[in-house]
Amino acid sequence: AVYAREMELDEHQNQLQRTLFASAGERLLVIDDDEVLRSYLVRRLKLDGYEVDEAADVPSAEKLLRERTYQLVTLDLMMHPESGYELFEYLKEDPTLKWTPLIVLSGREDVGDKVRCFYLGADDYVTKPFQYEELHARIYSLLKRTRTFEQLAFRDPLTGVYNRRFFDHQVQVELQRMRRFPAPISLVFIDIDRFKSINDTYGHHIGDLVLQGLAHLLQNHLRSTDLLARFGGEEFVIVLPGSSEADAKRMLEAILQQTHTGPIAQNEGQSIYITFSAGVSEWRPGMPVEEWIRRSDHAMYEAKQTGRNKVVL
Ligand code: GH3
Ligand code: MG
Ligand code: MG
Ligand code: MG
Repeated sequence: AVYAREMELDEHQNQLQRTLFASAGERLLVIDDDEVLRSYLVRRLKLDGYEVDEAADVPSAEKLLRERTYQLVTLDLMMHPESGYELFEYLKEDPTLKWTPLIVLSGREDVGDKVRCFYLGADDYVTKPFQYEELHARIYSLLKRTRTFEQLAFRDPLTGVYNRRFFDHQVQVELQRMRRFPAPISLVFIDIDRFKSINDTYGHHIGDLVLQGLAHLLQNHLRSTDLLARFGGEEFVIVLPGSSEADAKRMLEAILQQTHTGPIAQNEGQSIYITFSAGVSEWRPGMPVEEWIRRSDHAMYEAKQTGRNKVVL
């Protein structure tokens, strides 16, 4: 996206961010019962590079919102038989949807509607007829602000991957999705081996480079639907939707193999190698998130106790 280019980050961060943003995509949902306007808007937005889905009524919009994540929604207020207000309330009641940027498109100039929409949580209100260029500029601006917000709230500044706060939120979203579309889903807990000695030998700055290097290595091996987060100091977690625990173990072993063949960072021309220990567990229906994390953490602990540098189920 255009605004991703505007982000000023140092080269390494930049590289990490590009990987992350490339997988983020930008999917918008246009909800409007006016077929002509909807098709026009969808076509223009697609020409501007967005992925766009459309819905003509409230029930089909709700279905789409349950199935995938949207970076922004435009909502027509005047629809039949259910008005846009009903979807509005649905959006705002769902903790996983309520932060989705929302632009109301309305044929009504009425100040009462405008005020009500903003108090209900709309981010913008555009009256019909509108100029596409203006709507696009508003979408651009709102997405940019959302990205900045997400960057500050949900990313780890050192490595660029998601932070614990985002992980805690998103893991619930992933499980909700799994309940609707049953498929295996696995969680991996990773802890760098003898990391303290890296800091003690080379200093904290090199320790930081190692953390960035590992985040980069992990991210490069993941699919766009996988979720990587820095859980704590030198601990990372990965949620792998669609992967059984055997799949996840195989994949982590392949990554671990890479730490044996290539350095994770450089210190004055000297190559620095690390290994890690990882624990994997697959979610079972009915299992609380806390237990799922605990199982992976225990498996990781077992890897530590039985020699490190391995992946344990
Ligand atoms: P083990 O194989 O048992 O995991 O040993 P370890 O040395 O990796 O484990 P320990 O938990 O004792 O040490 C973790 C170290 O990670 C301690 C802490 O100073 C360091 N650390 C945590 N966060 C950061 C960070 O952001 N940057 C750097 N450079 N070091 C960090
Ligand atoms: Mg309408
Ligand atoms: Mg640790
Ligand atoms: Mg450690």
